Amino acid sequence: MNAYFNEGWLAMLILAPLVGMAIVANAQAPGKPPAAAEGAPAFTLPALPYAQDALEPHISARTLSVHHGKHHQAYVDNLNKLVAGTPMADLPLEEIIRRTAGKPDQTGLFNNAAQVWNHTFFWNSMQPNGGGAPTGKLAERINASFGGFDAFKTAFSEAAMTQFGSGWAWLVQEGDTLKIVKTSNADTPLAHGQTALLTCDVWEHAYYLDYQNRRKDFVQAFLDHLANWDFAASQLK
Ligand code: MN3
Repeated sequence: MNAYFNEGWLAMLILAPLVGMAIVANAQAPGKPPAAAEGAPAFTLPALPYAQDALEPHISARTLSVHHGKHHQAYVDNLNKLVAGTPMADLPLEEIIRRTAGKPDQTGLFNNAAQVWNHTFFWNSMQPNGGGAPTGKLAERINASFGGFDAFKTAFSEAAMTQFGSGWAWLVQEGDTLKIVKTSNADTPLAHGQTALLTCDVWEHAYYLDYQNRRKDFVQAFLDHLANWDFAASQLK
């Protein structure tokens, strides 16, 4: 064996696997997605914007584990089952909500899509060491719409307390004014042409492990220690 022959063999040994890989990659290429992408769900559970224990002691890691990991995940899973193989699978979540709102034959789809959206919005409506008061343009709008931040807090708490059964309390923008609204079950401001700014989930699963029947204490903790006013301000139009 001369030196050239040896080098040639060496080159083939190195190149052969690379050539093989290129052939495999090419076989999948034109217009045919890998099998994993074909069966991929249309929607995935967004990660929490903070650690699971970051809102303690106001909301426990145990509550967030169940609320985000089980309830929110279940809405995502149900939504994926309902849109699988339909044109809805290619639509943005907001569009599915708008198209199915108020349609009696689409209730299941609306409920799960809206609950996926509402929960993601709720996680963003909170932050560790939140609460306090908004500033800037949002503070001005709140003062103009409610006569001051304390009046806003009283009205928001009242809405959250008087939402009978499961639902949500919201600060929304409608045109130039801000309003407090409460929605039942999965209903959402998106379905009513309003821009959501901040929300508090008042389904019992949101607070029962930590507060049992004391919804008022949960809402108070939300306003005093968790509300993310920077996020709310970022949603203003
Ligand atoms: Mn919930």
